[in-house]
Amino acid sequence: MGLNEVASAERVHITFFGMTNVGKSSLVNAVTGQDLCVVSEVEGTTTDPVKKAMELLPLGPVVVVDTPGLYDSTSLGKLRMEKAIGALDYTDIAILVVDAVKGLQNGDRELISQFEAKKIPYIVTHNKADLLDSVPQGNDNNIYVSATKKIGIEQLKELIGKFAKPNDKKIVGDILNGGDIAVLVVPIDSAAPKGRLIMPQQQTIRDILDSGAVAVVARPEELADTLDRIGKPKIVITDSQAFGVVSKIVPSDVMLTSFSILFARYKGNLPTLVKGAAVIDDLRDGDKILIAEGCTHHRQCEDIGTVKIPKWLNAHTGKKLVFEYSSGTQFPDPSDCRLVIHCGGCMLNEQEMRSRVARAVQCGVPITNYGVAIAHMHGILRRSLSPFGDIAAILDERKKA
Ligand SMILES: Nc1nc2c(ncn2[C@@H]2O[C@H](COP(=O)(O)OP(=O)(O)OP(=O)(O)O)[C@@H](O)[C@H]2O)c(=O)[nH]1
Ligand SMILES: [Mg+2]
Repeated sequence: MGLNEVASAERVHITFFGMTNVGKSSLVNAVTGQDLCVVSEVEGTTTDPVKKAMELLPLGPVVVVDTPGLYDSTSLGKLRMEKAIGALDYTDIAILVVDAVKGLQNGDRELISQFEAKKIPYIVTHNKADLLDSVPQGNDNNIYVSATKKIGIEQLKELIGKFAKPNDKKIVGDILNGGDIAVLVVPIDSAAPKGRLIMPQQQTIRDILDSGAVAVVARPEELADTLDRIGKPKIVITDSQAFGVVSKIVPSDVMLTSFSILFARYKGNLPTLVKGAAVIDDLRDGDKILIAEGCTHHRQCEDIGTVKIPKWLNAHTGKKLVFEYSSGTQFPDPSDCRLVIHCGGCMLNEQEMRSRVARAVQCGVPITNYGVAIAHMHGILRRSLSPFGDIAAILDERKKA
């Protein structure tokens, strides 16, 4: 992925649903201004969801998805319904395309009830309005358009724009003010990818700039000298692996946290992961630990997961632990494990990471992540959570429990 691309997981997904032949593919082409999708008068032209990442004004980076049309009540129709329902899992805004002449069908009503059950905002788009005697006035979630005669396309885009909740979640910007300095500590060792920073580092820098604060990036070796020269920053954000050295250099009245803790908070999992780390102190001989990675190709993660974390855990606990490893799209059943330690999950979208956390929780198995576990073992978890008061309070509850 290039530096100037937005991760697919971060884009608003706009999916076009509807019965066969209503003009979904034509409408996707009209909205995107590109001939992305095959259009024909044959029913069932589109057989699998077609996704396209693009800039869509006034929204910005989006993924537009065309889906197979539904037939009423045939068995093939059922299969197509399942494919369309599958697309709901990643849909942020649904465009229900109906034939303006025929009006809403049973399949459309079925889809609407699915949107409502899943709380997905939707717009009913009456296409082929050119075949009506006159084009009716729409309202907040009904619009009349013609894909082929290009009627109402700009209005549809504006309506989509209104429906898209702006993603106003911040990685760290919510605790920074304009002019604050944030220092990022990035080890450049053999494990760092050649010639670039990794996604979480790039995203954090961008988030800092968005808040009007200043980002200073240094390797651990240059950190002490950098702090001498720039004075006290508001916060230092380090790669978790460097927590040990970095925590000794950063003055105790400067906030210190890690990329991995920031991203767990961003993805909404931090409280669970903090609770999970407490188990590290109760581990016994023979306990099985699942170390799970979201990606298969990133050497830095491999090295930290299969070498450093086991070594630190053995040293910290003094116990004989059994390690099991998984990576990529597979996440084994963790029920016979005492603890799951997951990577930061930068390659997994929010939904997927959340579902892994939920699976561990459902089996009653505590789960934590690399950064939280490392901070815990270095005795600096409380300090690295201190920028986020509400979450640090969990440590006190954890003690009482
Ligand atoms: N008159 C008119 N015809 C349209 C309009 N939009 C699409 N069509 C025609 O409707 C037919 C079906 O269009 P598609 O875009 O393939 O429809 P679809 O919903 O993607 O169909 P499936 O993929 O088979 O579900 C084609 O012959 C289009 O030219 C429109 O706004 N007005
Ligand atoms: Mg189609």
